[in-house]
Amino acid sequence: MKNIVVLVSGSGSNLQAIIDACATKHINGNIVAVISNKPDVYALKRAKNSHIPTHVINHKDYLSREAFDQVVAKQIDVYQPDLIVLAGYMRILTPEFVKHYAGKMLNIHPSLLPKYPGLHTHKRAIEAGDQEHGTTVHFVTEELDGGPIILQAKVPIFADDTEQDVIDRVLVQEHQIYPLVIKWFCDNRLSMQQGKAYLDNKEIPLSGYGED
Ligand code: NHR
Ligand code: GAR
Repeated sequence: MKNIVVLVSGSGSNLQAIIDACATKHINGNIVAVISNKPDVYALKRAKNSHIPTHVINHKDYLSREAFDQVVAKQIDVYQPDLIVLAGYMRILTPEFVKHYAGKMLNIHPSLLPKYPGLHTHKRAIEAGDQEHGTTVHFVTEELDGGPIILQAKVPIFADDTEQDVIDRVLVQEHQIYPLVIKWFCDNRLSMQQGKAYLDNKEIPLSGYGED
C-alpha cells in the first residue's frame, strides 16, 4: 500500500474520485492527508467526511513562496508519503519543493499540454476556436505544466458551449484518468527517470500513453 498526500485549493471533485477509487481498492493506496492552501474549500469537507486528516496552510500568512513551501513540505513529510498528488492545487511550487519530491509528484492540468499551460485554459481554448480540449496527467517538474506527460483525455468543444460546459466535460474525463494513473503509480508500474515517464519500463510517448 502506498501512502498518498493530496494538495487541493478548491472543490475537490478529483480528490473525491481518488478517495472513491481507494475505498473500492481500485487504487492500492491510502490517502493519509489532504492539505489546502485555502481555508473553507469544499475539498476539506470531502476529506473530513472520509475521516482523512486535513491541514490548512494559508499562503497569505507567508511572506515568500519559499517560506510557504517549506511549511507545506514539513507538514507533508510528517506523513512520509510515497506519492504527492496535486488535485486542483493553485499555487506554483518552488524549485526546492519540486526537487524534494522528484518522481513522486503528479498533477492534472485541464488542457491538452503542451497547449495552454497556466490558467484559464478552457476560456483560452474556446476563444481560439478550438474544436477539442482536454486534460493531462503529468509528473511535476520545475517547469510549470512542463513535466513528462503520462495520460491525456480529449473532449469536444461545441459551437454553443459556455466555459462552464467545457469545464464540466473536462472534469468527467479527469475523474476517469487521474485515478487510473494513480493506480499505475501505486502498482509500481509508473516512474520518472531522467525527465521521462515510463510505464512498465517502457518510455511513454511525448503526448502520453496510447498516442504512439
Ligand atoms: N509547480 C511547478 N513547479 N510545476 C508544475 O508543473 C506545477 C506547479 C504548481 C502547480 C498546477 C498548475 C495547473 O495544473 C501546478 C503545476 C497554479 C498556477 C498559477 O498560476 C499555474 C498552474 C498550475 C497551478 N497560480 C497562481 C500563483 O501565483 C495563483 C493563481 C490563483 O490562486 O488563482 O501561484 O494548472
Ligand atoms: C480541475 O479541472 C483541474 O484540472 C484544475 O482545476 C480543477 C479542479 O477541480 N486544475 C488546475 O487548474 C490547476 N491549476 P476539483 O477541485 O473539483 O478537483
